[in-house]
Amino acid sequence: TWRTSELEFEDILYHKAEGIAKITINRPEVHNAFRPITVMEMSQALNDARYDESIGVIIFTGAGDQAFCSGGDQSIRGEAGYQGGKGVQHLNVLDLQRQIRTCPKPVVAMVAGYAIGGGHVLHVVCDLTIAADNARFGQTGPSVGSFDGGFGSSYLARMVGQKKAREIWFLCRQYSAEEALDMGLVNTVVPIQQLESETVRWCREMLQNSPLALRCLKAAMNADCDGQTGLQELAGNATMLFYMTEEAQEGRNAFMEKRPPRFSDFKRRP
Ligand code: 2NE
Repeated sequence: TWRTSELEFEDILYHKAEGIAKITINRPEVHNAFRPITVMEMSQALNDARYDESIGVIIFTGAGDQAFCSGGDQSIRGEAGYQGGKGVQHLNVLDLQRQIRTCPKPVVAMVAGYAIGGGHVLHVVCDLTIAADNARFGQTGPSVGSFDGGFGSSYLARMVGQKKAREIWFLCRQYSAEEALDMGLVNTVVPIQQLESETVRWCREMLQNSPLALRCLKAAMNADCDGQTGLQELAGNATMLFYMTEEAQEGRNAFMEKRPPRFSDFKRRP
């Protein structure tokens, strides 16, 4: 049974239960297109889930069964981005994409209906995608005067291969859930009635496993694609683990006690 978070939001729903946080874009009247405030709220909820020690896995989804997300809200698109409060124009979903990738907990896209445009990229950057049998995937950028040349292109190409990624972007076709499964774009396809229960089953399986192992694996797989940012993330985990050792703590203790450190007490391993 999902508990509604005490945080208040306009464009999203935020729930938690049994180690799982669920962030739902709640704009079904526009197929869950996002505007700047939607993205800001998703970012705030994701941050809350990251820092909540009771949470081990995060689900991203869209309200209703017609759409996961249809990308940026075209009705508020200005000449340099999507119009937020005070007339500021944003492409802040790109920040959210990086936040999903660097979140040390697995993020699962639960997709019913359309995952299109910037909404498609959102599922691409999630660690896993569970698709309902009515899911439809695709990019629209070149047909609506947009493109995502970041994760939306290069990471997509790592996922489905260069030829298929170019097809997806150059032709702007839509693909069924089965086609998405065949090209390695999603992890599984389930009847829509079972979408949430199956997603929760996958989350529970991950919750059985070592959080630190999952965290380091995510960082390691990111490092393969993300250059120095990926290495920083992976190395940050090494630093965290090093801080947990007596050897590293000896350095801190010696500094605080104003004495030379006794690192010779520690083994030099082969
Ligand atoms: C998703 C799709 C293919 C669904 O088609 P259909 O025919 O089933 O539904 P319909 O009638 O198009 O949509 C239902 C309502 O939702 C609105 C529509 O305007 C319509 O509203 P009403 O006519 O009922 O009032 N709606 C749907 N998507 C919307 C959107 N993105 N913004 C505002 N309103 C939207 C079809 O709806 C579709 O193709 N949608 C547009 C997909 C799209 O091009 N998204 C933007 C891509 S660019 C992007 O996201 C981006 C980026 O490339 C880089 C950085 C940041 C963002």
